[in-house]
Amino acid sequence: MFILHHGWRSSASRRVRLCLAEKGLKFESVLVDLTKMEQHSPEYLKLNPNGVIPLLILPDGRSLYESGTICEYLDETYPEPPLRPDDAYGRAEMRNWIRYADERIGNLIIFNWKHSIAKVASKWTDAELAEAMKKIPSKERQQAWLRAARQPYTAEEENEARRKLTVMLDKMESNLAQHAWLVGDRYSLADIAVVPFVKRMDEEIIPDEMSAAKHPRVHAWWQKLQARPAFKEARIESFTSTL
Ligand SMILES: N[C@@H](CCC(=O)N[C@@H](CS)C(=O)NCC(=O)O)C(=O)O
Repeated sequence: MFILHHGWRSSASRRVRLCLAEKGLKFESVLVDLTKMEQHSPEYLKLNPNGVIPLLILPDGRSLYESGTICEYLDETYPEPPLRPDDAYGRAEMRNWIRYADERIGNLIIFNWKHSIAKVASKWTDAELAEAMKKIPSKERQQAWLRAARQPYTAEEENEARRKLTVMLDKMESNLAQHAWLVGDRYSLADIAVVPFVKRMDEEIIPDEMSAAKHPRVHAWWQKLQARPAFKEARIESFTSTL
């Protein structure tokens, strides 16, 4: 049995749950409460030194972190149904989408922090904040927590993020003009990589841009994607619901 350390609302965790659901793989759920900084506990850091979720413990006891890597591992190990193109070029394109989502899109989802983490972190005293900072393993994550605690994102930063996220939708729209899915005619890990971000764009960040009038092919892709049984199984639900 797989053991997944995750969060219901975490984008990276959502990717892994989607992949597991597509493969029909069950898992034992271990919820990690980010607001209590459980991801920075010494026990957790031993398994994932990056101090983030998700973390997947394999049936043989070995563990894996990084959602894109976990999904590729699952797809190689449990090849049915395949979630990658048959040809090497297609797989290279798929990896570029995953990389684009990881490096250029994930950090634009600054809208998530205010719903939970900022509510907790903004109440910390300076001493508590300093203590928390010591436990966070990377400079980039320390900066994100510092922003959540003391410097909420400005309207200008939010608008700039919206602009860049719209560029991603434009990029998707042009791919979908040629193929049924982001890479070729098979649903793949490229689609899965962007699902959690598209979900947030649709429900809160740029819902207008998700309309059939603005991005018709993305709109149709999103309808088709949400109708997949795995989408429901993976519980990609409203961010502000009480999960
Ligand atoms: N590149 C990582 C990103 C993981 C990540 O950023 N996880 C977030 C939740 S989506 C997290 O654990 N944040 C907690 C923190 O920064 O302390 C992956 O894809 O697994």
